[in-house]
Amino acid sequence: MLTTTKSEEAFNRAKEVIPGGVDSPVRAFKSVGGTPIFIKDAKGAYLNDIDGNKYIDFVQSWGPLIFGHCDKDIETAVIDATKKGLSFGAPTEVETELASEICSMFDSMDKVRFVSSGTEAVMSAIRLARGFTKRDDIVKFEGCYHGHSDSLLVQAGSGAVTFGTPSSPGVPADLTKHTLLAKYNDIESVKKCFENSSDISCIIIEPIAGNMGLVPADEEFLKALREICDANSALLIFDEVMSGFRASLKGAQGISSVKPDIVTLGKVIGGGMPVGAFGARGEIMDELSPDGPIYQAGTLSGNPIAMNAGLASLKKLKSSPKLYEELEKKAKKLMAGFKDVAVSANIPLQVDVRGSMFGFYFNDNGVKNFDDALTSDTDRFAIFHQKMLQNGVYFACSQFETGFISTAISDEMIDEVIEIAQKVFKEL
Ligand code: KE4
Repeated sequence: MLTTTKSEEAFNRAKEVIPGGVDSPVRAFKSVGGTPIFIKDAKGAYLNDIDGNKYIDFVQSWGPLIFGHCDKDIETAVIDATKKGLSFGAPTEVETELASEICSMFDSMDKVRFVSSGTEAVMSAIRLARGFTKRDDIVKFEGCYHGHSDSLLVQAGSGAVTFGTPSSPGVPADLTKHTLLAKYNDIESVKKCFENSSDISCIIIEPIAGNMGLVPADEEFLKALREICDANSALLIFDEVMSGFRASLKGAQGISSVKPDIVTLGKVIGGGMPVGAFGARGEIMDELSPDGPIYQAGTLSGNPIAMNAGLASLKKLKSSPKLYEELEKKAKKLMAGFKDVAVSANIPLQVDVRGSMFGFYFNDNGVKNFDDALTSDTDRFAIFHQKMLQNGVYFACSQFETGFISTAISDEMIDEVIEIAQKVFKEL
C-alpha cells in the first residue's frame, strides 16, 4: 500500500491558502478520489513524490514534457538564458528565432504572437477572429476545452466536465449568448449554427480533441468545416495547444489535409515553461496592435527564458525525424496491451492513438463526441486510476483527459505497465 501521509498533510496545508489546495482544478483528484500526490522532483520518465514514491509519468504536465523531465538540452538552455536576465519587457532576437521556427512548420502561418498560456492564446485568437470579420458569434464544440476565457467556458471539456459544471458561474449570459454549441464530428449541428446566426466570426475546434478523452475529428468533418467557413466568410481556428507537436511534428495539420485560418499553440512550445502562441496569415495577424486596431498584450509575452526553452524543445523535435514514429509505436504498444488485458478481464475498453497521444475509455462503444464520452464508466476509471497509482503508474486523474508518451519512456517501461494493468484490470 502506497504511503501518502506527507502528501495528505501537504494537501491540508495547501487548502488553507490555495482554493481547493491546487492552482488548477483538475489536479485535485476530485473525480478519481484520493489525495493528489505532491511532487518532490522528477527525472526522465519518473516523478518522485514527497513520500518517497516513484511513478512512471504519462501526464508530463498535461503535455509539455515530450522529452521527459530534466532534459539536459532544455535545462541547459534555461540555465544559460537565466544568467543573461529573466525578462526585459523589450524585444529579443530569440523571440524572432522561435517565431520563425514555428511559422516554418505550419503552412497556414506567416506570423505568430507569443503569450503565457493556452488560455491567453485562444482568448486572443477569438478576439482576432471577431475583430477581423467584424462579427461577434463563435461556434465551439461540446466537450472541447480551450482554456478558461469567458467566451469559451461554455460546455467545456477537461476540468469543467470532470466537475459536471459545463458552464461556469461568473460568465455573463450576455457574453455566452455569442457562443454557439455544436456536436463534435456532426456537420449538421454546425450547419444549424449558421442557420441560427449570420454573425459567426469563427469556428474553433480541437482538431484532435484531448479534453473529453482522446477523440480525433473525422477528416471529412474537418473538410466540411473548412467549406462551411469559406461559404460564410468565417475563420476556422484549430486549437492545437495540446495536439501541436504531440500528434505529429505539425500537430493535427501533419495528419489532416485541412488548413485552418488561425492556429493556437502552447505546452510543448514552452518545453515546460509558460508559453502560448497564436498565428495566422499576415493579412489576419497584421490587424493586431500596434500595426492594427485589435488590442492584445502581455508583460511576460515572449520572455527569453520561455523562448529559449521552447527553441531547445523544437530544435530537438526537428532534429529527430523518426521521433514521432517511435512515440506512436510506443503509444500503440501500450494501448494494444491495455486492450488485451481488458479483453481477458472481460472489461469493455475503447482505445485510440494519435502520435504521442493516447486515450482509453471504459465504455462498451466507440466514442465520437461528448455525449458518447459521457457514457463512459467514470467510477471504474477512478478505481483504475487509484490502483495504477498504487503500483507506481501516474495517469491523468480524469477519464476526460489524454495520456502522453515521452521520449524518456522505454519499451521495457511499457511492458512493465502492461503487466501491472494485467493485475489491476482483474480487480476492476
Ligand atoms: P492553458 O491555459 O491551461 O495553458 O491552456 C488551455 C488549453 C487550451 N486548449 C487546449 C486544447 C487545452 O488542452 C488547454 C489546456 N489543457 C488542460 C489539460 N487538458 C490543462 C490542464 C489544466 O487545466 O490544469
